[in-house]
Amino acid sequence: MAFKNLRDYLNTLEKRGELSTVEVEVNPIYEIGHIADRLVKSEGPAVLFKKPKGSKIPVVMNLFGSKKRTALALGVKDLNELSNRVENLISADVPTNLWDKLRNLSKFKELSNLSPRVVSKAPCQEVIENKVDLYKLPILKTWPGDGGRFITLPLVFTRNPETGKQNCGMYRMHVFNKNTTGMHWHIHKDGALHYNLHKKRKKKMDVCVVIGADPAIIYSATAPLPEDIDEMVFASFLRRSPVTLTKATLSDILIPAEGEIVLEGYVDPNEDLRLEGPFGDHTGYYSPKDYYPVFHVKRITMRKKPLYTATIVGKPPMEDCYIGKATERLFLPIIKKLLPEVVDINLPIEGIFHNFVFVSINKQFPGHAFKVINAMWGMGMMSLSKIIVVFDEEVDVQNISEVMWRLGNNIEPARDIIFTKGPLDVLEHASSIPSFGSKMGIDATKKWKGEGFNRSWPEDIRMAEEIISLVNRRWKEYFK
Ligand SMILES: Cc1cc2nc3c(=O)[nH]c(=O)nc-3n(C[C@H](O)[C@H](O)[C@H](O)COP(=O)(O)O)c2cc1C
Ligand SMILES: [Mn+2]
Repeated sequence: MAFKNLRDYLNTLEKRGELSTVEVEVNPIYEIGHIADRLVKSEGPAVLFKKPKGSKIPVVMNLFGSKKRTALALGVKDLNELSNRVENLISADVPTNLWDKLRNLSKFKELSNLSPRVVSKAPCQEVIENKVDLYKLPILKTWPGDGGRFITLPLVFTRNPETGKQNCGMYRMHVFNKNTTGMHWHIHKDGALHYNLHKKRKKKMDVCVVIGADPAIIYSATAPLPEDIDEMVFASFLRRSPVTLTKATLSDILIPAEGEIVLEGYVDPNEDLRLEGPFGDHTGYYSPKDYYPVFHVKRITMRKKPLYTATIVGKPPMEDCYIGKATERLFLPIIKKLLPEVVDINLPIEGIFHNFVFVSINKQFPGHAFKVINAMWGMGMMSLSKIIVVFDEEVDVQNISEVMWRLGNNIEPARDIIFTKGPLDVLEHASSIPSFGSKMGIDATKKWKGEGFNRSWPEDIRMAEEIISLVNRRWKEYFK
């Protein structure tokens, strides 16, 4: 069942005992973020702060703060069901890849009614505020070393001037004053691509930022989709029902009609970049000050009684870790389509998604692990991953204890590790050069003769089946 909007999701959370309400006044400077941090660390509920100090607008946090809640947000019982949904879609009807299907919705029976609908009257435009003052919003400051207050869960809508296609990405925004913010789209992201295309044409760029929407829409802004796949189509697929959009009031950008708050404005590529940050980031470290474009807010539209959504990032586990787990499950079948030998993938949350990738494969030929490692370094955002480790198919890569045990036992470092160079995540801080450096691939599979291994590989220790059944049978007898 799709959630119509954020409120609908909150009602469901409340019914399930997954929403707490804080009635007393709390400060968006540090206090709210720290409460949310404690809640997410204890797999606690989502939380509605009714009285943020200095604003009339309530704050909602921790919407995705556990695997269970993230599954609910995305309309499934368990995150693994997401893999099944994508797999069914890829194999159903005419077998083709997911991207072609989402590009050509109308051609495919199972998707033809998922095109976003455009409506003219929208709740997100009930109130129109021309005197822009961002400080009326309960914008958080989350960590002591932060350079200011940041909008942490924004849905940033832009349009590709060449193709006319829209993009929606989540890029945090540093509030500079009452009507400007930073726009922290990393160089690898679609927002930055649209910026560069506008810069080439010396054109101002319309930007709309939506804060608060149904959870499938919020999630989709974080999904690493190819640039020409519209996040709102993907959200419609997740919701099993089309998203409703409406035209912004100052541009032709289409935004979620059921959104809470909309910042309408522009980014001017002819204008100088401005120092943004520092910001306590999802790596668990502060990302340093850096130069980013400035977003000018010209108008704010909103519901009559809007809600403000936010997140806190920092040392894992945080909410974005569970968002990332949904991505891992959704993208597994897509990776398998290209690399059928892949059995499972784990991007452990401690690796904050770009540091570690653990993959199990059905090994079929010498050097197979390196084939998979090299292929993954060539795939979308996976290309930013720093360390990839490949295991045999029987290894449960979700079990970190097993991963460590196999990894330590199965490698001869000089033989089984390769280094290469490539792009790195902008948040990577150990490389000598920003966003570029070395990567490590480790083959932790059993080594074969064809790989120059002439000793015999030992067997895993396992008890014989008949002894296991015997002991099962007699267990009660032993310990009366
Ligand atoms: C809470 C949260 C904050 C994020 N902040 C940023 C950010 O500031 N800059 C950025 O480039 N990506 C950020 N991301 C990751 C992007 O949202 C993600 O890469 C997404 O795919 C970008 O959309 P795009 O592929 O359309 O560019 C963030 C993700 C989450 C979950
Ligand atoms: Mn995109």
